[in-house]
Amino acid sequence: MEHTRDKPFTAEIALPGGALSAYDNHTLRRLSAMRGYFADAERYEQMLAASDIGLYEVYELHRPESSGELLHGTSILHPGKVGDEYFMTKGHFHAVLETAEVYYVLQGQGMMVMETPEGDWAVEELCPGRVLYVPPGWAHRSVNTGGEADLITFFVYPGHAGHDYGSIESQGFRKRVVERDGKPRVVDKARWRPQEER
Ligand code: S6P
Ligand code: ZN
Repeated sequence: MEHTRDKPFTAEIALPGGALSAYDNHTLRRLSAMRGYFADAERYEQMLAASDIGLYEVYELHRPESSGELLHGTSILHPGKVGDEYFMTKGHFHAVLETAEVYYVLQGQGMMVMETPEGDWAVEELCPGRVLYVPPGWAHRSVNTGGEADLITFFVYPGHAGHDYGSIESQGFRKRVVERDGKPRVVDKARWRPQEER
């Protein structure tokens, strides 16, 4: 039987916005979807009561979720903080743990917080032009430390990877990125305290 192949295709990434010229899914993650993620729960509730702002957006092209495919798109993380903790993505392991991901930074400043189920952790700075390789087995979360600009990244990962949000949602990452004296600082999750208590 004759095999029907998809045709090659292209897309453009609009900057500074980060939208793909052609996409199938646009996800907007709002503050209300992030309850329990930020350390300062009180400040989180205050902000949410004032407005359910959008924290980040993802534009994706639909591809079959099979291992030969590469899922790709753009992630746009807006600037801001909940208390002293910078806006960030939820973060996840891939459901098929042993699958990697590549991020290319198009705009903005940030950090990628990563960790493994075995207890290793890593934080890499994200700046325009930088390529970050997230090896198989590492949970990953992007953080916008830029202050005013969106953090825009282009990502590519295997079609069969899937997402596992559960363990990060319940336990968080070992490290958080907070503002101290106007600068980003990586702190232990356990050591975090609201400003007033320090
Ligand atoms: C998917 C890839 C990104 C994130 C996006 C939002 O594997 O890592 O597209 O989905 O940055 O983050 P999250 O953690 O809410 O999916
Ligand atoms: Zn991922």
